[in-house]
Amino acid sequence: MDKPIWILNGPNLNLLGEREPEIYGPDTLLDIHEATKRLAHEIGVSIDFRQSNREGELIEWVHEARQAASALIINAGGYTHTSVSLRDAVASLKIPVVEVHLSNIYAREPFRRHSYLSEVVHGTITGFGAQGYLLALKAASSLARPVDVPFRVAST
Ligand code: CA2
Repeated sequence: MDKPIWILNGPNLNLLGEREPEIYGPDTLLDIHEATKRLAHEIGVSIDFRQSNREGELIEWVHEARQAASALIINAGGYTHTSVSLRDAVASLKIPVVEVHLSNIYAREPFRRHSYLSEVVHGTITGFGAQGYLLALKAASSLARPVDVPFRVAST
């Protein structure tokens, strides 16, 4: 059986749905977890969905993902903009990594417009709300299992 796709969530994402729905949308992290589980089942992958408010714990999970995951999806929350250590951990991975943000970080305050992770991931999905996790899951599963990529350019 394939290894699961790990989905890591950083600080304050456990508060989703409680405040600032105009920025992050109405869904709770549990709603997002349920939606990603449903999609994972449909496309035939398994997921391991986690959240932590602690930088060290997120870094340890990234280290574990090196062996345990087939791909990683990460919304590092505020650590996106501050953590060189989390970036170094992510850069050590050989599996595909997709960065996801609910809000469009490039359309917000200047301090959110730089991500330490973006340069060391395969790609970033930002600004699509909870839907972004589903897009990230499709991207990560395609990257983890390239033979399953659904769209091929016809060679005629
Ligand atoms: O847009 C995203 O997904 C973010 O990663 C969310 C982070 C923010 O620091 C990043 O710049 C962008 C914030 C996580 C959620 O914070 C909340 C705080 C209070 C109530 C609800 C959510």
